[in-house]
Amino acid sequence: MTNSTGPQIKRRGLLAGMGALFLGACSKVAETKIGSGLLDAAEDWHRKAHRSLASRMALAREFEKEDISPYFRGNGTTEIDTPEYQAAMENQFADWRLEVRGMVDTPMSLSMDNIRALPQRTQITRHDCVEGWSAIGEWTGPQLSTLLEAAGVQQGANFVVFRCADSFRQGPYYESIDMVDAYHPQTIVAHLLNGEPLPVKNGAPLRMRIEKQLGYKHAKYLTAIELVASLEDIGEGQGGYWEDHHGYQWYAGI
Ligand SMILES: Nc1nc2c(c(=O)[nH]1)N[C@H]1C(S)=C(S)[C@@H](COP(=O)(O)O)O[C@H]1N2
Ligand SMILES: [Mo]
Repeated sequence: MTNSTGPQIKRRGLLAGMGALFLGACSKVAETKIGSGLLDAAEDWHRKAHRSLASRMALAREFEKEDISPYFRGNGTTEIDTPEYQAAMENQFADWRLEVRGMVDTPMSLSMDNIRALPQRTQITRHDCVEGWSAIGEWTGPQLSTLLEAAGVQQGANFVVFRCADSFRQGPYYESIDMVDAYHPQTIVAHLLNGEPLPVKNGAPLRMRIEKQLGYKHAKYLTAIELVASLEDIGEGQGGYWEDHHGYQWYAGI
């Protein structure tokens, strides 16, 4: 193998086996003129696909302690007046459960202790709300990928849906993301803000941090994580509260 072909093969290999498939199918065609044109087009497609996947996998900027906003405002639901939530609050959320369900091999119901016992990630990031404000906070919790690996995501699961304890104006709050964001290292189930248990206004006792997405994706008051093949049967079918009721984009990547 020459030096010039080595890196190319390596690059193709990065997209989960697709590179190998492509090389296998096209190595004969590539000997003809038309074939090499096709090969160039495929190479180009592959490079673009890889670049956008790479940018989705890249980390969001992280900040220093001194950058933390003195006050992290609450937005949308900031308190829940159901008897269930009020009772949970009085009990310091000791009996809160987070379900992992849907297309998983092992559905789980996790306690707060279970969640605190998992490997933790702490990140200082900037939250951007479409309403035009931002705040920097330090969030701590297990990576969503850790929960997904423990539950065993089944073949064909394409989305993660987040269920919440609150209803906002038009009804129950829910949101969803795809598997690229689900396995992103900065996608965590946060239980601490700036080293303290989450304030109620910021989603106590558990909320999503999905740092490559806008604020409305970061579901607060988290009760369940649901693996699904399609968003068709979730709410009105657009993938979330804001998408279903207000026409927001489902993909809110930043
Ligand atoms: N359950 C739930 N999650 C939610 C919301 C909500 O109303 N309910 N609002 C969203 C919006 S629009 C934003 S900007 C952030 C606000 O998070 P904060 O209250 O910690 O500032 O939460 C998001 N997650
Ligand atoms: Mo928001």
